[in-house]
Amino acid sequence: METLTPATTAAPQTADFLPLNGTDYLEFYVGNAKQSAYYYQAAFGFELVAYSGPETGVRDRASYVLQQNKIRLVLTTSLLADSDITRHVAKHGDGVKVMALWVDDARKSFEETTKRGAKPAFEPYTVSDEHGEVTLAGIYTYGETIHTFVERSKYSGPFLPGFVARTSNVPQGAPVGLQVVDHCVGNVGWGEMNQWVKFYEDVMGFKLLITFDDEDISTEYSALMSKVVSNGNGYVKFPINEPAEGKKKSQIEEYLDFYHDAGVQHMALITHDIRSTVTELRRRGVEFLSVPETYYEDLIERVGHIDEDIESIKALNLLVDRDEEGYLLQIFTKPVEDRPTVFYEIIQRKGAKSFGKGNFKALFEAIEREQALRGNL
Ligand code: TYF
Ligand code: FE
Repeated sequence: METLTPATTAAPQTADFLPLNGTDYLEFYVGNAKQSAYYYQAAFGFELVAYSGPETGVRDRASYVLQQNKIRLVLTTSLLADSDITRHVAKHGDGVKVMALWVDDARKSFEETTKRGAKPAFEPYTVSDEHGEVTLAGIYTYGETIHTFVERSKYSGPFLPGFVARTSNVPQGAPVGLQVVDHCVGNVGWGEMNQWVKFYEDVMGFKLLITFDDEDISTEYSALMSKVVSNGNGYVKFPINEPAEGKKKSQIEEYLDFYHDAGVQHMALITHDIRSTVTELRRRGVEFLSVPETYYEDLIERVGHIDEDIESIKALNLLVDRDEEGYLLQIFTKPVEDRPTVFYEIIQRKGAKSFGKGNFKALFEAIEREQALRGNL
């Protein structure tokens, strides 16, 4: 059963020891950053804003910084035969290495979390250039993934010291209306969900928001359990999934088999107009999961009145769900690489703060159809 954790009204609010302003950037380690950067520009409408590599004096890697409104992606590749980046890519395929969090005080963020048990990824350090200074510090989360704390209040450059401004070289890749990161989902190993929820609670001061058990989300075949944690202001939300026993292989198990570790499964990106965003993404060749026609037969019965006409929702194969506070529209891409690992969710919230539980069955069946095509069900 879905359990919503009641807001605590009686207990006095204790000061947030890890105030977060939001997601600063998501960094991928990839096999070929130049080509990935082209894909995210041409297909997803990101703009190239900064670069670091041999031309800027960096000898071991190249990084492209892409931005669309408040979403920043960094694509990094290694120039060496063997490095942490090449090993990450060899093991996981292209994947998310860093979920960077924007903070006012990176040293304090590092101290508060490491004293509560976070495993350090790198000690705080300050870097500067003609645009000012930035302080960075890093801690590990699940798998090889890290959270980097980014303190940039004294910085006005295009990204970080060491990066130079670069503009887009893909004229056909205009923005598609993606605005901000809504949530980033982690897949963790069998039985490991609760320990990661506890990590976000104890080490990062997050609160448990929602629990989905296997009855909410088991289809005929696969199964999973999920808990959503949120920071104090709700700007940063991390659902954590673990596989559950089902008739056949769980979609989470398929991810773990190909990522060979816990890691980021999907990133949900907010749009204020999902119909125009998805129309444009489809036109550019982004592939989405699809639900059968029957999904739309009882849609209005299930969600009540929505502002959009059902025909346009159906034509784009969008999913709709309602909670106590409003409704949401969402759709999921197929994996964006050959391994069935990382994908995106495009989401428009019209009041709803939930995650689309009413769509889980249709969505997970759509995922399982793809799993079967890959021979992994
Ligand atoms: O983030 C969520 O909770 C929703 C639903 O493997 C979801 O987007 C949950 C698990 C999953 C795919 C989507
Ligand atoms: Fe999601």
